[in-house]
Amino acid sequence: MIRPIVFSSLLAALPLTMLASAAAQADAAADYAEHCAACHGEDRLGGTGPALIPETLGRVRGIDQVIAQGRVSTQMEGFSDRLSPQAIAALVEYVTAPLGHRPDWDAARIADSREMNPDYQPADSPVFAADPLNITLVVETGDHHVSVLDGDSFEVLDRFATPFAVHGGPKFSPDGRFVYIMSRDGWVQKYDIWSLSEVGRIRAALNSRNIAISPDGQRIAVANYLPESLTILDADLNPVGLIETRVKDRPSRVSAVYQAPQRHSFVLALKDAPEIWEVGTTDLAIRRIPINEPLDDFFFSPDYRQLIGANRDGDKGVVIDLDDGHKVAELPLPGMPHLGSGITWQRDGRRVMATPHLGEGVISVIDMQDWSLVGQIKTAGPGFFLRGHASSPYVWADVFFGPHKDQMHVIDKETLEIVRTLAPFPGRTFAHSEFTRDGSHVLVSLWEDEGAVVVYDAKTLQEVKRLPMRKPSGKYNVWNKITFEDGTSH
Ligand code: DHE
Repeated sequence: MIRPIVFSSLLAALPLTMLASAAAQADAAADYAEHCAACHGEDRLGGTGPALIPETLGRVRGIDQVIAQGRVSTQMEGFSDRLSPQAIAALVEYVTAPLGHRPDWDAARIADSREMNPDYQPADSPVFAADPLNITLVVETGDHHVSVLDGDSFEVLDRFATPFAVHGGPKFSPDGRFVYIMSRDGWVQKYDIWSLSEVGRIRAALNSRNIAISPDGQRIAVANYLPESLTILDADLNPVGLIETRVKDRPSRVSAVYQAPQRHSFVLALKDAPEIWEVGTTDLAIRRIPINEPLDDFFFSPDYRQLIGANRDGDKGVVIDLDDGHKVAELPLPGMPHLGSGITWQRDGRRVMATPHLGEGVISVIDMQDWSLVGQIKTAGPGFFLRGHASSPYVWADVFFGPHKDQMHVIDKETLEIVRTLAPFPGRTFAHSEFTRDGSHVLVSLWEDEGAVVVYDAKTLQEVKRLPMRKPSGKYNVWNKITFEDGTSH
């Protein structure tokens, strides 16, 4: 049974000065009701279209253009023939203003949102000849689709629509057959790789961060900003728990949830409270670990006993022992380390981890035995994602931000030196890499609307194939994910 969320009070309404004028507000509200509500919901919380609230729209550029021209390959039509530029500007203000109250998304509404695909027929075995454990999924954020790639031939086996704005890594069932995909709008979609078919979807919250899966594949945890909570689903997308994340009577957003398989728990990073929460995957019992300041963006030792998190100022990493809850070490890591993108490997017989920094062109390499800083690799600019593979001597590191966003560094794991910089598309974002199951090839995204996935030979570093894709972002190989390969995100 789900325990319903109890909201103690509604937030005070925001002042009207948020809008250009009272008149413009009235017009925008009327325009919204006439043109937008049918798809995006009278309450702006979404319907067939995404939610139009700042939590979701904060990351969307050119909202006025979208209202005027529509979005290609979606049901969003353009309104420039019906709305003046001033009316569109007022509408942009209207949909990006905070709601003024905390919207309700309780257990009953979660359960009601569950939609199972009536055409889904589970196959007895994969409906394709390719190795099902060497499938790689490509998230295409340009038109909200996922492509299913054969990891040997790089043929696209299927391409299916996802909910709006998928974020974070999809999570695979332990046998690699099913995958769960989450959107920032709070939808969790289940897809059967063997059958190449969507199984169903459910809206776990109104604004979510990421998901984690239990080691037996029976529980999926969804980290939420709105409402501040953790939703627990079973493998058939039935809601089985809803945990309010409140500390001292104040709600805290959940920045992220991580699966800790050996501990049979989910570990939660709380955005607004100095605590780490650990939730049992079976009994959903909550253990609260007090810390000195809120920590975000966790990376774990391979046995999941220790976690390293970044503080809010983005200038240090703090290591916490999850068994006794004590601080083990503190590392000076200025420039916003992005620990969630960390990877590990063995170097001179010692396990090291590497993390890019979002604020400066540096990758820090840390010894995971004594948590000392082994070195810092200077890059052409701040990067977002790293990838490696046990069979490869290299780490692939993008330069996501700044003038050199078109570069991908290939770094030697032993010398920590950049051995090659690939930049096949000058001036365009070239980011996020993923190895195939055996580590023989690396896939990189040309992260643009008319983009591509470029396949490289992992040894020669030569391009072997280019697949056109719509703004491909993350790529996820089934085998690397279900075996918790050191060189990939978990
Ligand atoms: Fe992400 C993963 C947080 C912005 C694309 N991102 C993650 C994860 C977290 C996170 C906690 C790990 C979740 C998981 O895989 O289970 N991301 C954040 C932020 O806090 C941040 C900086 C701001 C925000 O508002 O969320 C942020 N992320 C972005 C983007 O702007 C990116 C580039 C584009 C987008 O789609 O929003 C982006 N994040 C990604 C991707 C992953 C990801 C592709 C999965 C990486 C992987 O290889 O596993």
